[in-house]
Formats: sequence, structure tokens, C-alpha cells
Amino acid sequence: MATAGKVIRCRAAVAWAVGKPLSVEEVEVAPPKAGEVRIKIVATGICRTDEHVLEGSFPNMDFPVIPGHEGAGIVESVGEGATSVKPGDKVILIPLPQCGECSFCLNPESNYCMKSHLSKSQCLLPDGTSRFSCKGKQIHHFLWVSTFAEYTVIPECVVAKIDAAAPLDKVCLLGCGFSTGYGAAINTAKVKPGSTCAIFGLGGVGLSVVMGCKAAGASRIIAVDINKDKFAKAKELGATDCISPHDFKKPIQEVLTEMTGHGVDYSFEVIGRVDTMVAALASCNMNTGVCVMVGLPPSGSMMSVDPMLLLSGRTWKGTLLGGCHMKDCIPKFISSYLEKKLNLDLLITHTLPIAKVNEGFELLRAGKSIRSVLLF
Ligand code: PAD
Ligand code: ZN
Ligand code: ZN
Repeated sequence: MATAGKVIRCRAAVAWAVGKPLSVEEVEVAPPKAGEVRIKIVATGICRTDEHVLEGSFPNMDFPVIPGHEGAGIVESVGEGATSVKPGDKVILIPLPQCGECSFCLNPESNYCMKSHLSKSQCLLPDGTSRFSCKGKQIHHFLWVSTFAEYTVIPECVVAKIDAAAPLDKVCLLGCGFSTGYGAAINTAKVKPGSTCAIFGLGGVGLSVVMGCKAAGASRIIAVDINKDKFAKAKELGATDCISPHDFKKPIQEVLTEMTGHGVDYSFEVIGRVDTMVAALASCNMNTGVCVMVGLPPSGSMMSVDPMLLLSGRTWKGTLLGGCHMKDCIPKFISSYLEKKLNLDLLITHTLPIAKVNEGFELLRAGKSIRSVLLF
């Protein structure tokens, strides 16, 4: 491509400081170094995790930063030694690396790659530098993907090549929300046919858990949210019951226990609140119940639980990106989507140009969207 090896000037939504709206700016994007790939982003979803960045509750963040982590695009150029993709390839960016070589990548039961950036600064590329600048200032990366930029540079371990037939404005959801929710049911909880499930929080991720529970053959899927506007979509995707904690005087875990006899077989917290994490744990049955934490708690949160909840046999688990080995899972999800076995389109309620990125966040905050997809 004519741009290979050159700095590209393009648009990006920059978060200059905590609590400030995003600002769509012209940024400079340096060419990829060895082992890196530069990608033209075509579409990116807005996930609640991006809102956690803007509100300052995501751990270890440095500002100014270009957020966004649910993106799909086309490879523009590759750095020396990057061989898994080539210019023109359609790709999905993955916010959790998969080096394919470390003991966790090789273990089918785990997807937390040792190259992961979550425990250290995740706001610079692995060599400790940034490829973004704006108005003479260095801009930080987010989760090594920064998909709110028209062009972004990423290490090769966070890109998955996909089928050229895939519509990028739909399959971008595979970069985070769908894979996380669906994978939480299938890979992390390993939901069994005929089981009962409760899902706390019916955003793009929670509704993907509903889809995963349905695909696994759960017989009862109880969707829990304080926003009843989410119930129609939850039912369409497979929920058998929808309840709001606001409609009951007693705690929701008691309601769920009464509805199911002894508590559900699997519960999922997909909100990111400590109180609902404890409620979800107490909602699964005391012997064999499995509770999966998906929501991201505010940075620095601590929780207090009665140890008896676990001593009687319950299992409490967490999941990142639904336990998916993303480079392997994404092409399979794409095939299912193209064969019309997976309907991602139902999760997309709004499609907006990048210039309206703040409108997308307002819709999320107001509970009016499931997923908004931004287009460049
Ligand atoms: P979202 O904001 O679209 O959905 C959250 C839902 O929770 C909304 O429908 C709310 O109405 C509902 N809710 C809020 N408070 C309550 C309450 N007290 N009781 C019941 N329902 C409530 O978010 P999302 O679906 O994009 O993301 C959900 C969480 O998952 C969020 O914390 C995000 O950061 C996290 C996440 N984790 C991973 C991971 O890898 N673990 C990946 C992606 C997102
Ligand atoms: Zn690895
Ligand atoms: Zn996300």
C-alpha cells in the first residue's frame, strides 16, 4: 500500500482525561515496528469496559488514551517478522493476547496468555513506546488495540485473521462482547443440557451469556435486570423468565432460590458491581452451583462474603473474554455467523459514525442501547 512505512494522519476518539467526553481529533499513527501490524479499523463496538476507562474505574490507565477494544478492520501494513497476516486481510482485534506458545495458551482450560498486559501498564505497546501522537503529545494505547482510531498499530499476538466474506460492521462484536458472554456459558461455566441459569445484567455481554446458555441446552434461563426495557430482547434470545430486583421486597437470591427450589445450577454476574456479585454467588445451589463473574468491578474494590457460601460446595469463577482462545474461537464464530447459526445482528441496536461517539456512550449510560457500532 502507498501508505506503508509512512506516518498516517487520520481520525481518532481521544480521552484526554478522566470524566471528559471523547474528542475526535486528527492523530498521527507511526508505521508498525518489528512484530507489529497496522490496521485500518472499519467498525468498532462500544463496550461498558470503554465506559469504565472514561469514568476512571479501569485499573492501571494512563491518559491521554485512545480507548476501544471491539474492532474489526483490514491490515494496511505489517512490520518485519509479522507473518500471520498480510496487507488486505480482514481481521478482528483481540484485547487479550494469544502468543500460542506459553503454558496458558497451550492449556485448553485457560486463555490468560503470559504475554498479557493486564497486570502491568497496558497503555504502551510491548516495547514500552506508543505509535500515536496528537498535537505534539504522545497518546496512549488501550489493551494494545485502541480501536477508536481509524488506523491503529498492534502487536501480532492480538490479531485474528477472518474470512473475507464477513461483514465487519457486525462481526466486530466478536472482538469482545459476544465472545465474552457466549464463552462464559460454554467454556467457563460449561453449562449442561437441561440445567437452570440466571444472568444478572442484560447488556451486550449478558445477552450473549443468554445465547450461550440457550446453545448449551439449558432448560430454564432467568434474566435479571433493573431495566425492564431489556426483557424483550432477552426473551427473543432465549430467556425463559425475566425479573427485576425492584419488583421484590426480599433479596433477589432468595427469589431465585424459591423459583428453582434450591438455586440455579449456573449464575453469571455481568454488571460489574460487588453487591450483585455476592447475590449471584448466593443464587446458585449450595452443592454443585457454579457462579461466574464476568462484570468488571471498579478498580480497588474489595468484597466480603460469608465463607459458608463456598464451604458447602459452590464454585466461584471469573472469566476474561469467556475463556476463549480468541485466535481459534473467532474464525469458528465467523463460520457460524456466515452459516446463519449465530445471530449477532440482534445485539446491535445502533450504528453511528465515529463523529457521534459520545452519543453512543450517552445511549449506553441511559440504558437505551445494547451494542452501538461506530463506523469510520
Ligand atoms: P451494559 O452496561 O450494556 O450492561 C449492563 C446491564 O446491567 C444493563 O442492562 C444494566 O441495566 C444492568 N444493571 C445495572 N445495575 C444493575 C443491578 N443492580 N441489578 C441488575 N442489573 C443491573 O454492559 P456490557 O454488557 O457491555 O458489560 C457488562 C460488564 O461486563 C461490564 O462491567 C464490562 O466491563 C464487563 C466485561 N467484562 C469482560 C471480561 O472479559 N470479563 C469483557 C467485556 C465486558
Ligand atoms: Zn501465550
Ligand atoms: Zn469489552
